[in-house]
Amino acid sequence: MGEFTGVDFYRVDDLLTREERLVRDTVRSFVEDRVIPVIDHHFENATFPRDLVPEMGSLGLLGANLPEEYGCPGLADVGYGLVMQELERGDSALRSFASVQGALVMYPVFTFGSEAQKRRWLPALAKGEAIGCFGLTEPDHGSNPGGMLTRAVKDGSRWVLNGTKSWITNGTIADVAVVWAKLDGVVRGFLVERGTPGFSAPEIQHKMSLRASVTSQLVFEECSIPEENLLPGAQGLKSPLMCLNQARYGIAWGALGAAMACYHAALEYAGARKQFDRPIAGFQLVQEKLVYMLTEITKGQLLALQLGRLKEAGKLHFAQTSLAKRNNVAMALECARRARDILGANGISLEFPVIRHMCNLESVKTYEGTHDIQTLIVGGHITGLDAFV
Ligand code: TGC
Ligand code: FAD
Repeated sequence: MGEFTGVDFYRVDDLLTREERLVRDTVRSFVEDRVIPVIDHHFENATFPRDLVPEMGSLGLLGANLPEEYGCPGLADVGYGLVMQELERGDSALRSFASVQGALVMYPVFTFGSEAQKRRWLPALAKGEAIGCFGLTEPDHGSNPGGMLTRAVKDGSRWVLNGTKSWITNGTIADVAVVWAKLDGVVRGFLVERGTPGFSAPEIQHKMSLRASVTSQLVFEECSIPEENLLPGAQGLKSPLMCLNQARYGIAWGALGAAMACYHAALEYAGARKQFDRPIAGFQLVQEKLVYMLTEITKGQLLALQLGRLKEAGKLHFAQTSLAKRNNVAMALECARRARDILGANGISLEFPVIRHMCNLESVKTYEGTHDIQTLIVGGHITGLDAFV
C-alpha cells in the first residue's frame, strides 16, 4: 500500500466540524459492527435486517435533521448527509430505509401534517417503533407522477381511495403509508395505516438489486380512511416533489459511501493480488482506474459538502440537488463497475462488497427520479425551457 490509503485525498475532513466528524464516526462504527457482518446474508436471501431498525432509531439515524420537539435529533444538514454516506457505505438498502423513513415519511408529516399527526407519528418513527413508506409511483406513472390514476373521494366524514402504487420501499413492513392521490383533480397526501380494510401491500419478488430492502406494491380497493388522515398542508404535485428534494439530497451523500467502499476494496485487492509476479496495483492500467475513482469521489465529496452548506444556509435550489444526485450516483456506479473489473473473477462474488454495491446502484440511478430526469430538471433550469411540456 502507498502512503495514502484513505478516501479523503483533499482533507475534506478538515472542512467538517468536530460534531460532524463525531456523527460520521459513530455511524461508521455502527455499520462496521452491526451491518457489515450480516449484510451479505441478507442480500443473498433477499431479507431486510429489520432487527437493526430500533438500533438505528436509538442512534438518531431516522429523521435525523428534523427537530427535537418531535423526538428527532435536530441534526444540521451536513451531519445528516454524513449519516447517509456511512449507511450506504454499508449497503444502499440501509440508506434507502433511512431515506424513506426520514425524508419521505417524517418530512411530509412534519411539513404538511396536523399537530395531532405529528405527535402521533414522528416520535414513533424516529425511534424505529413504527415504519413508514411513501407511495407516489404507479405501474404506469413513474417519471411522470402528475399523471397518477389513484383517486380519493369524500364519503361522509371519510376518504375512499382506489388505485395502485408500485415499487414502494418498505411497503409490506410499513405501519403507515404516505399516499399521494388526486382529489377533485388535485394531488393530496393521505396517511393510510397498516391493516386498513381495502389496503394490501404485496412484496415485489425477484429483484437483483437492493435485495436487502423490501419493495412492494400498495393496492387500494375502496379503502376507507378517517377524515383526519388527510395531510392538511399538502396541495398539488409540488408537495411530493418537495419530499423528493429531501431524499435526493440524502442520496447525493449516500452514493459517496457506496463509491468509497468500492474504491477501498479495489485498492486493497490490487495491492494484494499478484499477476506476472507483481501486485496488479503496479500496472498502469489498474492505477488509472484507481485514480479515476479517487478523483471522482473527491469531486463528489466537495460537491456534497457545498450542497449541504447551501441547504443549511437555506439557499439551496432543487435543481442543485438534482445535479448532485445525478452526478454522485452515476459516479458511484462507474466506480463500482471499475472496482468490479479490478477484482477480476472475485469481482462477481459476494466475498467482496463490490458486486453488491454495483447491483444496488442500478436502482439508485433509477429511483428518486432517473439520471435522465435529473438531467432535464437541471437542463430546464439553466435554459429556461421545460422539456416536459
Ligand atoms: P412541474 O409542472 O414541473 O411541477 C409542478 C409544480 O412543482 C414545482 N416543482 C418542484 N417543487 C419543489 N421541488 C421540486 N423538485 C420541484 N419540481 C417541480 C413546480 O415549480 C410546479 O410548481 P407550481 O407552483 O407551478 O405548481 O411538474 P411536471 O409534472 O412537469 O413534472 C416534473 C418532473 C418530471 C421533474 C417531476 O415530476 C419529477 O421529478 N419526476 C421524477 C419522479 C420521481 O422522482 N419519483 C420518485 C418517487 S419516490 C422514490 O423513488 C423513492 S426511492 C426511495 C428509496 O428507497 O431510497
Ligand atoms: P419510466 O418513467 O417508465 O422511465 C423509463 C425510462 O424512460 C428511463 O430511462 C427514463 O429516464 C426515461 N424517460 C422517461 N421520461 C422521459 C423523458 N421525459 N425524457 C427522457 N427520458 C425519459 N417510488 C415511490 O413512489 N416510492 C418508493 O419508495 C420507491 N422506491 C423504489 C425502490 C426501488 C428499488 C425502485 C427500483 C424504484 C422505486 N420507486 C419508488 C420508483 C421510482 O421512483 C421509479 O422507478 C422512477 O421514478 C422511474 O420510473 P419508472 O420506473 O416508471 O420508469
